[in-house]
Amino acid sequence: MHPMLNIAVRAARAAGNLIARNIGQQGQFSVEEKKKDDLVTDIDRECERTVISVLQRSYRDHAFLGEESGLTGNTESEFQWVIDPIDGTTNFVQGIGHCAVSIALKRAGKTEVAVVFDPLMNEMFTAARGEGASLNGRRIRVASRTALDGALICTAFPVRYRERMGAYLELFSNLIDNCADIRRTGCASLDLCYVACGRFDGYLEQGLKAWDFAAGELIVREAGGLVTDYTGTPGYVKSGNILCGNPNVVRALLNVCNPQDLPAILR
Ligand code: 2AM
Ligand code: CA
Repeated sequence: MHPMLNIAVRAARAAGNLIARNIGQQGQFSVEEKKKDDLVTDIDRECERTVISVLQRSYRDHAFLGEESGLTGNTESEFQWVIDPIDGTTNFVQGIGHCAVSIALKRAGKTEVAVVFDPLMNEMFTAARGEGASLNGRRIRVASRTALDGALICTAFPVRYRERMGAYLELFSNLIDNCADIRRTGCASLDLCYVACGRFDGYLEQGLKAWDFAAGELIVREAGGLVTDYTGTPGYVKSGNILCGNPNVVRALLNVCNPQDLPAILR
């Protein structure tokens, strides 16, 4: 295994143990609202400290971009670790066992290694650029479905961008008319990994932050998937409007994104 991936896996397991020990223990951890409907717990912060301290033991000159602590370490470094200590905090707070630790390493802006760890399923998704993607050490690939007919698609409501809801619901309606069914899980990093291993045929969400998708995006691409924004370009890196699947499914998903509604969704 890529040595940096090895360290990332170790960091993800350490934080994952904290998640597994604390989930379902409501009342034992503090819950705050960072913004309306955007939660953080002291376990998020403890997981982030744990991840950074494991990484820093091996890479003391690197930069760290964590959801909870922002940019720290050597901010001049070309190496930057992008960390979501608990992706799916709302699930975690509610005692719903679907959340993950997400860690990606970028070098000069390019993602080199990625880890998404689901501690409750004990599933470790990994990828290294040019070396493929794995689940618990076994190679994974995106599903081979060639159209939306029969497809299971994952998406999420734009609850943080309520002004987009009308346009999104139009899209949702087109989507449900054309695929087998839809899931909404509350954990973007695992949504991407589930596309990577073929559990979902496709996935689309809006307004994600870098730490939500940095790792999952490489895992999808290394599993043979395509990741774009709602117009078929790599604009998601900035906008966080992400759409993915195998190339055929991506083409089909882009077709249900009505260009008339796009301005409202992409605002
Ligand atoms: P989180 O649990 O780390 O906050 C659910 O659709 C996804 O949206 C989760 O991955 C969740 O990550 C993410 N999310 C929650 N609040 C967000 C925000 N303010 N901006 C972008 N993504 C967010
Ligand atoms: Ca988080």
